[in-house]
Amino acid sequence: MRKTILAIALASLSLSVQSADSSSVLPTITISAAPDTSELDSSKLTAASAADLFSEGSVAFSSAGGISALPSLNGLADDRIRIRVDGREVTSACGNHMNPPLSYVDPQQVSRIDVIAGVTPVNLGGDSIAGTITVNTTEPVFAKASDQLRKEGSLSLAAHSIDHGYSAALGGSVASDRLSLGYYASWRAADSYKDGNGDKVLDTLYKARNQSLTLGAQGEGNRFVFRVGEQKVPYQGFPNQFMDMVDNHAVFASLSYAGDFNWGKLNTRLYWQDTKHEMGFFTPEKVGVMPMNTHGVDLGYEIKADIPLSEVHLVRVGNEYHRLRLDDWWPPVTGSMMMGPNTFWNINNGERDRFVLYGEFESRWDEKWTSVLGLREEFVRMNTGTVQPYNPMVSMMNQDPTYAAAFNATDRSKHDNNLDLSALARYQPDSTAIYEFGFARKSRSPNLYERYTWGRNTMDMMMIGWFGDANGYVGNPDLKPEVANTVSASATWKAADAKAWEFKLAPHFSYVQDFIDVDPLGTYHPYNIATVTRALLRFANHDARLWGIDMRGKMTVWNSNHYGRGQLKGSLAWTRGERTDGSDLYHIMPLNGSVGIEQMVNAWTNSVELQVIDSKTNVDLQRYEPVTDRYALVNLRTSYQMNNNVNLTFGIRNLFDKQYDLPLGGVSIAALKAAGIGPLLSLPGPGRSFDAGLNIKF
Ligand SMILES: [Cu+2]
Repeated sequence: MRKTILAIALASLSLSVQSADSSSVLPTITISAAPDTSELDSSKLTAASAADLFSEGSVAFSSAGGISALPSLNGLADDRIRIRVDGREVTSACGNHMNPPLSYVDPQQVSRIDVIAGVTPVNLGGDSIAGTITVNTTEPVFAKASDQLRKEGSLSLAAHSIDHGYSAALGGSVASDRLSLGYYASWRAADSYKDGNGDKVLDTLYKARNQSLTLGAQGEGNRFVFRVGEQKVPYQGFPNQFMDMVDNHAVFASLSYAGDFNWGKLNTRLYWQDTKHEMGFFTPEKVGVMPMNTHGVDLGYEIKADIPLSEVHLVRVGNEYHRLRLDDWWPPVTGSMMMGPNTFWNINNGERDRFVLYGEFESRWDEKWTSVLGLREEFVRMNTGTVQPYNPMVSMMNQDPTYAAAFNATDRSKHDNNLDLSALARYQPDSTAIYEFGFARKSRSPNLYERYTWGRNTMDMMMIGWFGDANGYVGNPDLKPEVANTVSASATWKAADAKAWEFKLAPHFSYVQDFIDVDPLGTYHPYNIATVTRALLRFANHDARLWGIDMRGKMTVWNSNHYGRGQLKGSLAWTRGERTDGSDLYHIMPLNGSVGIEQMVNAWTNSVELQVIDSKTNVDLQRYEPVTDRYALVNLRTSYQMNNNVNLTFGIRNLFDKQYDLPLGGVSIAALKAAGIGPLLSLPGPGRSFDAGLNIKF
């Protein structure tokens, strides 16, 4: 939701959006609402983080740090979504999920986003129940002929008034027709933003740097892409967490190969990421002392073969492996009885391995009918070593002596066999209508934090949770995988001239067995403020159901020489979720919609957009989820494109400087700490921001 930094799109604007991943040849069945290329190009111009690239309403985001918002698809968030960035699967290496997969993507480098909600073909699914988001960054480009050298570069600069945010990005590539080398770097930083009342929203500042090198090679029917990169986040405030990020350093590498053979297509990939994450305090806007460290290593591979059997049928088989190793430890604080003298071991050598096999049968029966049937088996193996509290004596005073010992005495090795299946059909009677429908059973095993965090002291529990809600959480080794049974459909109608109008409608329903929710253990008062009460909770399985509908459309409303082309766009998303034993599910985005008009005339693109978000009244009382009020925002944007090389953009977000609370923003812990008295309020969204950006290609 938060759009903090205006940035100008980089080199990828000029590149063809071609994916090395075979998703482009996969079934065209996509019960989804991914931004199309033109939407992506225009939203990149105002994006602070990858979160800002998703089309209105298709994916909601829970607030976290400025570049670390957590996505939510049809009411299911974060780890419930399978997220792949250039094919890499990265796990949040933090008890607050401060470094989720999308936080590693610089928005300006994104060339393509695909969102598949609910019913996912099994080759794109796995270890998720909500759906799949795939993000591809800039692909290698090659010269057209062997005697050519293709060189291109770009520079972009952007600034925002609301948080004094800026971003700068530099990219360049050199390529022959066989080899391509590209480099990309970006910097961005912002102060804490102001809300509509002009008050600073404490602890929303951040700074980040990304760089990557891409080497591509191609020959007859073969293509290799090697990527290496790093991200450094020197600081990132988390207004709705007790802790802040004081350092995050990740390095990654991946090698992918795509080949055409006489028997079919082969896609393989090997990837690795090493993440070192430190939490603590860095700003007077939220002070404290408590070092916490995390080290996560993701390693995986993917092998996928598409084998056509006939004109009609195609078999797809795949094998994947994903391995996570995670340490999470809290060094002692000198002189502190509570936080010493030992290191607190939250997760010691956590292991989570997934071994995957799948098969898919795709049939293009005729011009009108396509179907995909798939079966996917994941064997998940998890384990962790023994743990240790800060101080056994203090633990004893807090009736905690047994927790570490009891945890260490149990058999912590867990195995899950997760069987997924999906069946999808697509019917396209003619060029003006597409109907898709499907059923899927999808599973997700608990993450390491859900299964293995063990500390039951209030402070231990306050440190765990990615919900931005000030509640405390503890893991549960007995958790079962959650299994969603989803039916979903979509209907798309469009004019014979597709530019004239298009309308899409997509309802969905899921019944989730053993949904990973919480059971109450007790309550506490954050910072010992007696007027503020929050829950202490343990992860637990409860059945749940979710349902909703997503609608979007666009139509050309005028087309003239004088006024250019005018397009009306709209979207509406509504989701409900409840536990079968009664309560409303947590963090469900209320009814929301948008209406906008975009005018393209000569070199100008002008737009005005109205976003309306209904009040959130269906809340999880067990977690003290706040209700939020209805609000509407108006955004303006104009951009001027000079002969394909220079783009200038100017925008105003939240034109009327409206004060509002973010429905998925959680609570302002930083503000509570600064005030020292209650109440604990919802996190406000940003006020009016004047944004400007410049992109130069050379
Ligand atoms: Cu963290």
